Amino acid sequence: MKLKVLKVLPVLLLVPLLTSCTDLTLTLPLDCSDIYNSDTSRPSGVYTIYPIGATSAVQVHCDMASLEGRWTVFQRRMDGLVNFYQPWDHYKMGFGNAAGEYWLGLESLFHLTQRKKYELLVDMEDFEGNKAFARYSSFSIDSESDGYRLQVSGFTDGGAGDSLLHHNGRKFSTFDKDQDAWPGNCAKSFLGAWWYGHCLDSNPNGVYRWGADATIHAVGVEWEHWKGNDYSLKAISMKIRPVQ
Ligand SMILES: [Ca+2]
Repeated sequence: MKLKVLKVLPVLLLVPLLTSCTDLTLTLPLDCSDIYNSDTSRPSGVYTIYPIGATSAVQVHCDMASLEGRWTVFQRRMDGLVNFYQPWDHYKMGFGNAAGEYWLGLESLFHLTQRKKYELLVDMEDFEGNKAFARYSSFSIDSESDGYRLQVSGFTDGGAGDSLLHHNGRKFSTFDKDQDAWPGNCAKSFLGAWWYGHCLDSNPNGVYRWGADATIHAVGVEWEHWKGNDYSLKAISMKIRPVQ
């Protein structure tokens, strides 16, 4: 009688254990689209995602409203409370606060865009209450060994114009890592961090300076084809979602 129980028991115990482990790995959300798909009533807000696997938990703002939602926000400016003039390591690993201004991190972004095919939405707002967006049907970045090079295409105009395709194929640069195509240092000259060429059509990680200001040329949070080089936006956010 005792022997029979011992033979059956390990199997009964193991089966649910193995199933739940597998389920756990499969259900860890990679991005905000996974979070939405697990419960379509979830509102916009801060959620935890796992871009590089089970030990890579990171907080992120999910936009569940714009253009049918499911967007994972990887860059957000809204009030000037976070300093975006940060060195390479910070842009690699991320900084700021998911409930406010932040940069998700190039390493997370690289892993996300390796796992799925993504589109990109850039939402922006000026200090007069006007809103516009630029949308790109394909977005990914290469690995750190290739400078987190930008791969973007398929522009659709939401009133903002295109200020990103100019940066396609460029490596990411910070003030302490010049990978731009200019003899000088774009990040130092324009006080940001970006996929600079020589040098920019957009500078979303520039200095937050509350609207029109030409005192120092093109150092603000700018999107040239909407508000020009000397207008620093009130808000801008860059977000990705899987292409269906
Ligand atoms: Ca340079």
